[in-house]
Amino acid sequence: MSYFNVGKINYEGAESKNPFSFKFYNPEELVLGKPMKDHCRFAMSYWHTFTYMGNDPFGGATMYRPWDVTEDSVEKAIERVHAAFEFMEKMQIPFFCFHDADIAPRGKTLAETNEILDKIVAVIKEEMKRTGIKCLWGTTNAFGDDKFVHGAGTSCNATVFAYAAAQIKKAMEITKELGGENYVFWGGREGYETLLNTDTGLELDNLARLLKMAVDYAKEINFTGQFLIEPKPKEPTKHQYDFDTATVLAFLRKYDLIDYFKLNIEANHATLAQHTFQHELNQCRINGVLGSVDANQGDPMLGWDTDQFPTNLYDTVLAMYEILLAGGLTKGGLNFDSKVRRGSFEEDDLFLAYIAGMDTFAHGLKVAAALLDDKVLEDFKAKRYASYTEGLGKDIVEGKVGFKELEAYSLEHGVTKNTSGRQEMLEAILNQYIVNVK
Ligand code: XUL
Ligand code: CO
Repeated sequence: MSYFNVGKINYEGAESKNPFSFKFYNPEELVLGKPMKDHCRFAMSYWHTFTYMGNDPFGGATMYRPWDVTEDSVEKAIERVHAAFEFMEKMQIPFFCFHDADIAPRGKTLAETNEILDKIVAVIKEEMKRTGIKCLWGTTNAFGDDKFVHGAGTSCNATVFAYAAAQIKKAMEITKELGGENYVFWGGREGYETLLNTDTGLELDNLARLLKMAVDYAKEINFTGQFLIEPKPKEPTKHQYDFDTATVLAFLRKYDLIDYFKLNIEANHATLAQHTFQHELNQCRINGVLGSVDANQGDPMLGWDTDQFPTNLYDTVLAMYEILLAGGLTKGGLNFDSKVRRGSFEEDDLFLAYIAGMDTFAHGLKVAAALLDDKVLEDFKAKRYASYTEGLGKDIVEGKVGFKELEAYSLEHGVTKNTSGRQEMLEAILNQYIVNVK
């Protein structure tokens, strides 16, 4: 049984007019000596691709999928698995990411839910074996159900904390079973609406306790996947605890969790925090915690998490530039945490959207590699900071001087002339590379 009328998507080059082809993503092509597919490690998000039906706050479904014809049931979930693997195979997507709630319907009890999960996981495993497609990461949906109204690990209700822990335990076991290379903690409803009723100190201590339990349990079951925290400043709560990279780093350091976690950076979450995507990746890179990426983009006119497919080339160039400088994605990947627009409701749109996203990142990779190869920004920066490589600057960097020595130096020499930062010139060079690199 086939769920899609589209065939396999192949690379046809930048001049192709075939919408169902890659213009820039050529999986085996070497960039800086490594195949593009290993640089990009593209992943499909199970939820946005296979369970999102176009609903928004003003209206219901617009997407009536051929694998969604029956009511929520185990049979439907199994159909979805087959459709998902057909899609990934045709798109040449080597990884997928999932929440427990995406892959299987909930049972009436925790025990029943876990049994259903095991059934679906067995089908996913078969499909993984058949296709060679792997699991990039798993996670828990501990935010959708009404029991999580006040949060999960940060709920005021200890029994909810316990239930979240039980759900995470099972999701970790499933992720291990599927060979998942990472496990993600996105805050969900870990945040608050008003300080009039919230004990932020206890809530944050509890969140750390929950994560510590996850670390301990991973050791117990020998789960070797990388734990990732995904920062987001708002939505669903007014103030999410994992606001941005800097906030998450401070939390991990305070609670001695820094050795066990890296970050999963989502482009639209960065912009909601009034940062650029590149800024968040850069902060991860310089702190050695770049784990993985949720590839999408927001809309500059809208202040919410629109989760659009990434088509802004400037953003992908600068993101891939940071990723290359960080030494690549290693265990991470580029997971399209992106959904087609409500009006793009045909199955073909799923292919066209993923092609757009994959091509934009592939093109971004090529431009970033060329910039690095030519040392365009590196040479400029080296000159800009040259004063720290000798004399006074070197003494500062090496910790050889203090206030007294620096005062003596300043009294005697004053300051040298500053030079231009040349921002406009660098922006024009960036444009030149974007236009010229094919
Ligand atoms: C929510 C979000 C999630 C996480 C996984 O904004 O990005 O889909 O990526 O829970
Ligand atoms: Co995400």
